[in-house]
Amino acid sequence: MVKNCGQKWWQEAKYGMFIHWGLYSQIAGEWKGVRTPHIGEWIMKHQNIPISDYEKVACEFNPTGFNAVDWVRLAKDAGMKYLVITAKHHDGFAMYHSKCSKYNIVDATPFGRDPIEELAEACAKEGIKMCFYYSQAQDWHDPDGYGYGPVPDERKNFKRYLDEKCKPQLVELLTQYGDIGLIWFDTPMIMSNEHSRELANLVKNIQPDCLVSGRIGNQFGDYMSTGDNMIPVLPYLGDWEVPATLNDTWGYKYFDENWKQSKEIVECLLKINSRGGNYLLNVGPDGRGIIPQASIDILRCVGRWMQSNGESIYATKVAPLFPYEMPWGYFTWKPGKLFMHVLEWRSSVQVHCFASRIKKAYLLTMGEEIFYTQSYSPASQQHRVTFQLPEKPVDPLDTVVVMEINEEEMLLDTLNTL
Ligand code: FHN
Repeated sequence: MVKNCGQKWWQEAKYGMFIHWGLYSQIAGEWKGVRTPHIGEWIMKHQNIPISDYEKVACEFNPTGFNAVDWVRLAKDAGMKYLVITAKHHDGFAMYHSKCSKYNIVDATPFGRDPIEELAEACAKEGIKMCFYYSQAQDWHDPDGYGYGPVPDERKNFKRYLDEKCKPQLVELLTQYGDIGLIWFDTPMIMSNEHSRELANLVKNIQPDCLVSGRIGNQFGDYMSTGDNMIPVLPYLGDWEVPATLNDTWGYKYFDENWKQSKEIVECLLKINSRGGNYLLNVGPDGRGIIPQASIDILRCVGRWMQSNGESIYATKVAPLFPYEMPWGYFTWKPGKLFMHVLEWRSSVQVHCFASRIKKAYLLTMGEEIFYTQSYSPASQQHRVTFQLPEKPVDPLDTVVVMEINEEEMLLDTLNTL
C-alpha cells in the first residue's frame, strides 16, 4: 500500500540516526563467558537469561559517560535530521523515567538520570527531530507481554499488558518530552487490527503531527518500514524507510568489528534515496554511554561528504528508473535537477536513453562546468549523453555532477536495438 505520511520534515530528511541502547548494552554481547552470535539486544532471549538475573544488570548500569549533547551533535555533524532512540525495547526496560513501571533507568539503576529528557533538550537546541522506538507487543518483563518467557503466549492477557503498561508508557513519552517526530513501533507480532488502530489513535490524539512507523502493524503506519537492512531493488512510490546497522548488531557487542566502510554507507544512502526512501542508520552505545569510536569515525566521514553534497540528498524525490545499470554510480533527483553520483571514477561517463535537454552540467561542490555532448540517433531512436570528467574525483567517496534540465519530469527512451 502506497503511503504518504504528510510530514514535510520527514519526507525531506532522508537520513536519520537510530540508537539501540539499554541493559543489553551493559551485557555487551557476552553472558557468563558465552558470546552471542546473534544481535546483542536479543541476548536475554537467545541465552535464556532468567528475568531475575537480567534485572540485576540494572544495578550495575551506570553510564556516566553518556553526554546527550555529544550524541545529538554527532547526528547533526553526520548530516542526520532525526534521532530515534529505544525508549523501551523487547526486554521491557524503560530508558526514561516511567511512573507506571519501576523497571526504568531512573528508579532501577545507580545512574538515576533520565537520558531521554537530556536528549530531548539537546535535540530541541540543535534542531534535530526527537523520536522514540517503542516495542509495543514484545515485552519480556511484563507477565502479559508477548515473549514473556515463564508463561505461554496463548495464556496471557495481552489486553491487560496493553492497557496497563504499553498505553500508559506511550502517554508518558508523548507528554513528558515536548514535540515528538515519530514513534517507531516494532515487531507487531499478535497485534490485532483493533490494537494497532488504538495505538495509532492514542498517538494522534495527543500529538496529531507525530508519525507512527509501519511496524505498528495492520497497515496503520504512516509510512512503510522495510525489513532490517533491506533495500528495495526498484524505486518505490510513497514514503518508506530502511532501518540499518553499521556492523552486524543493533545493541552493543564489544567484539563485533564488522563495520561497513564510509563509502558503503554513502552507496546505501544513494540507493535508498534514489529509490525514494529514508535511511535510518543505527549506533549502539556501550554500557558506559559511549558510542563506539568506529561508528563515530564512519559517521563523521560521511558527514563531511554530506556537508558539501547535501543538496543532492535532502528533499530529493524518487528518481526515474534508468533502463541500464550504471557501473559507476547512481542518480538522485529533484524536479529540474538530476544529480549524477560517480562513485567509481573514470574520465568519461556515458548515459544512454537520457532524452531531456540538459541546460548546464557542473560539479556540485565547486560549481566548475562539465563538458558534455548530447546526441540522438534517429535510426536506433536512442539518446545518449557523454560527460568529460576531470582527471581526479573531487571526493573519493562520491563526486556529484549536477545536470540542470528543462523539464520538470525527466524523459527517458525505452530500450531499443542500438
Ligand atoms: O527485534 C528487533 C531488533 O532487535 C531491532 O530492534 C530491529 C530494528 O529494526 N527490529 C526488530 C527486528 O526486526
